[in-house]
Amino acid sequence: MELNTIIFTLEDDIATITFNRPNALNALSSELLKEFAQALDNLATNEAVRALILTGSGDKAFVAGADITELATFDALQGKVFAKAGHDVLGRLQALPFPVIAAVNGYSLGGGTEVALACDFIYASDNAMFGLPEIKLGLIPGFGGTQRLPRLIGKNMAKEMIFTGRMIAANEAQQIGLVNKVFPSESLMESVLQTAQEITRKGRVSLRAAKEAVNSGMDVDLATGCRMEIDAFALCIASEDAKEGTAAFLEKREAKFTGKLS
Ligand code: CO8
Repeated sequence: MELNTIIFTLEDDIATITFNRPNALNALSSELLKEFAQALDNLATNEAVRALILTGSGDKAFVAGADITELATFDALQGKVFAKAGHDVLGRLQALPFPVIAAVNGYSLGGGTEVALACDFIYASDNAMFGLPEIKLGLIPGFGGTQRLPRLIGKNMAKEMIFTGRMIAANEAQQIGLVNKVFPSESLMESVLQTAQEITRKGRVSLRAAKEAVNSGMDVDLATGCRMEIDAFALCIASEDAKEGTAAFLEKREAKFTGKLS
């Protein structure tokens, strides 16, 4: 598949998708959303992939939001189709059966922050700026920002960001729990890669179960979430990875996980 707006790479078992419209600060156009959706579909069934990193082309932006030149032409129906396409692709991103890290390397605005919010966690460069500025365009976030942001940083913090449309710097984003860690620009990708490698050395079955337990558990009451965890734990303990992990501990050696689902 020819890609015009994203770059896909796979090194060992870690995939990277780079949003690549540098002249528009990597803004999300309809074409980009289509290519991103297709890439995620391919990844979801690619057994060779154990983690995904998302980042932006250049050193100025991760993604500066949805493409405003396109937005400006939309009527209500086109707006709904575009918002739905964004929700679909971010739903697929969130549901990938392996960890996804956002490496936010500059402006992360509107749809850009919404993409990052659908990842498992965010690392940022020290020049990153986060915001949901849609209110300044007479809009509201349309790719999940009103839903995922309050779940991550709390209702009132999220409302302040959404109502003012203000940008916050990486350090403040870290203080409020939007970003896990901040790095100098030049070492961001290396640090993200190191964490991705640390994660991919763990068992595939347990990583998958942990991600699903956390994600599904956030949408239900505590008792239901705890029941989900019990079932997921039982599946893990029956796996070859768990037999290997516990045996390796007892034999005082490194575990060699195979990721087999039995
Ligand atoms: N869309 C299209 N083009 C963009 C965008 C964008 N979101 N952001 C930047 N660009 C373009 C600029 O127009 C400019 O193009 P050109 O060189 O041809 O004039 C180029 O990128 C460089 O940008 P600037 O010259 O503006 O660079 P600055 O360093 O001066 O400013 C900013 C950088 C602060 C990031 C500034 O570009 C900016 O404010 N961008 C817009 C940010 C924004 O408002 N984002 C939210 C968009 S709305 C959204 O994301 C909604 C998501 C849900 C949609 C639901 C659909 C219905």
